[in-house]
Amino acid sequence: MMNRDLKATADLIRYYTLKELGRLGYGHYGGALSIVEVLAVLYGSEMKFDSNNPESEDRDYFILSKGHAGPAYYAALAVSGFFPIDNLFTLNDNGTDLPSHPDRNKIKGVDMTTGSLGQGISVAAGLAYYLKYKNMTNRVYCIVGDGELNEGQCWEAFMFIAHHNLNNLVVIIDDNKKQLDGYTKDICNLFSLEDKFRAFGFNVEKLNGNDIESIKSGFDSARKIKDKPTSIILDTVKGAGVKFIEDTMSNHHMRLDKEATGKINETILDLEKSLQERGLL
Ligand SMILES: Cc1ncc(C[n+]2csc(CCOP(=O)(O)OP(=O)(O)O)c2C)c(N)n1
Ligand SMILES: [Mg+2]
Repeated sequence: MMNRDLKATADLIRYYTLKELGRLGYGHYGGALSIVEVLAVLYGSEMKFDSNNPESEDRDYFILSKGHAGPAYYAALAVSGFFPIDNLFTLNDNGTDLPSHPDRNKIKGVDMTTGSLGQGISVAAGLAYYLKYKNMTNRVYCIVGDGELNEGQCWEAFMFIAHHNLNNLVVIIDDNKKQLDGYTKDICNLFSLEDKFRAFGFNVEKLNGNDIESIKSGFDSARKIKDKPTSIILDTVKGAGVKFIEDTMSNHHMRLDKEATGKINETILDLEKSLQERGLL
């Protein structure tokens, strides 16, 4: 397990996510930015991994079930040393190892190819079941979107996870309240996620999902509770950390015009300056 400066890690992940997408001028900004802090905690302190040996037997596993947030995941992997930072600037190019959605056959460090919503959590459940069955101590972490929860497949996976007490798996919900084309409550209301997960047999931690200390406390609790699996519900902001994107209603997939490019570049420059001042760039 690493113990990096988590605020610095989050700033670097946000910075490179914006740079990657900025080069293209389009992409899934909102859902990539909302998971920056949880990625920083996962890769900066929570998960066991060796970026020089990504397939090491004792590593923890990570599955980004909401695969469209790939660019933030790639930034977290690059910042953690899985591949050179420069590779980030091949995102979506022909022949790249970094397609918009992560592909396990292309990058070491990606444990599951995702993008078709609902599937990642099912694989995470199967993986955790296997590890438990084999008495292995590796842990599994899976990020699921709130809109993704409209897929019935997720709930089948949650029943399975609770039934088998897969306490080696942490289900992380990125509850940014929005999906592709509107608010989740208006499209297919989830009502109380806390109540639902409790009823399914989970320990539930509802946290400020863009706050590093809160996220850490959720993972600490998940490690301590043995008689149930844990679901961490992250109360996040879609587009977190870039005011212009937070304030844009339709921020799921953005194609930047001149104004948007200018506004986002302001955040990039602010981050760049602050990272340089700390000697991190
Ligand atoms: C099975 C499936 N149906 C539809 C899509 C298209 N799609 C991509 S992202 C998305 C919305 C997901 O919302 P949410 O999980 O809340 O993501 P976030 O807000 O984190 O971006 C949809 C419908 C898909 N990728 N997979
Ligand atoms: Mg969402």
